[in-house]
Amino acid sequence: MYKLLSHNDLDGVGCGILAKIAFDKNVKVKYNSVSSLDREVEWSLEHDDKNLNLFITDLSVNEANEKKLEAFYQAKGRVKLIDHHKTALHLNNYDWGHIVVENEEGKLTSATSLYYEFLVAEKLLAPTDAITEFVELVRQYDTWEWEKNENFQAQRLNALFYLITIEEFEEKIINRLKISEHFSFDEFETKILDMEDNKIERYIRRKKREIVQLEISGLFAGVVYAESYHSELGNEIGKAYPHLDYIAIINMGGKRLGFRTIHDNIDVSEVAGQFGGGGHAKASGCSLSDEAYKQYVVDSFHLEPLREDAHRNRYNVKQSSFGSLYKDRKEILYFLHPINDREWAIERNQAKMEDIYASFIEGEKYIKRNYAAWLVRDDYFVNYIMDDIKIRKHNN
Ligand SMILES: [Mn+2]
Repeated sequence: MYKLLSHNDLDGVGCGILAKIAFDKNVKVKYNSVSSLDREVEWSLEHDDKNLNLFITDLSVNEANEKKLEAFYQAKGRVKLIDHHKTALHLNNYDWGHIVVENEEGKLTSATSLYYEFLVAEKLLAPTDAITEFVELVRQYDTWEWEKNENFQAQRLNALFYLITIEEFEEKIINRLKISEHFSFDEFETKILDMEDNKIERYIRRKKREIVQLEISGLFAGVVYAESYHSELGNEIGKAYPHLDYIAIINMGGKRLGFRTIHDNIDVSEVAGQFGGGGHAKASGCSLSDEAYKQYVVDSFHLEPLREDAHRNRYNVKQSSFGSLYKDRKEILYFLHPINDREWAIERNQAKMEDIYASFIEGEKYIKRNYAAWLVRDDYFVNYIMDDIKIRKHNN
């Protein structure tokens, strides 16, 4: 008898799907959260039949279970732990540990891709095009490679995973992988995924108008309240407001704080670390402690939301050699323009400001961080230029 203990996300369930195709009725699969795995491993080692063939995927065990698994293995027990997280690399010291973060081609791995390779190498599963395609979608989603590749199939696979129950998802995918030559979504799934895409888009549009900015420990944060779609939100808002170092997403009901950044020079696991949390460089989180509550909720509550840049302009556009015009909530105007082929300067209500910027982006960052100004509409810009000409004529 086989048993698989895996993670309860797409990558973890991908492993469960492969196990069920490989072993059919001879495998028992249990999905766990990060915090419930160790209890489950302990239970299995104490209660399950000693002829058990145990797999653990996409999660790793604590020190106590590490020792118990080694004892189980030394007593001729069969166990394999397959994971792709850096934090589990030390388990490679055991025969039963197989942890690979990046493969020989330099590609990031996922638990599903590693487990697939393992099952195929052990001749426990025959590879097919459909399974290979499915495994690659899971890998691209789990490693976020889909974003760079614009592989929206991978993102949609994950969206589908959260739209239905794990049992329904398993059943659908297993049937498809068994009978189809290639992996694809059916008509009904395509329809609900399209609806879901539209829903997310409307949600993000609304959230973009609620974001406030403030400086916390030397970094500029965009703060927004949201219960769902954190990855999509963090990414879209981050791209809409690139002058912000990161986006902080507050989930009041869950008393959690999520951090996302699109910038390579910012590590949000460090931001979360200041409040006892953790995660990756681009995505992290922590509990809403008293300190985090004060900084992100209390200190930002009185702030007005950021205004979006006008986006249908033909004349007042960014990086223009004629200059770009911004306005803040006090109706003060900022005119950012090149003074030669490498330097940019700002006029604040027609008065020259002292600092010079090495790029348009640097100049805009200054305006947006300090004054929360936005790019104004064309008609406003045209009036400004006309007034400017009149003033200059008058002065001559
Ligand atoms: Mn994973």
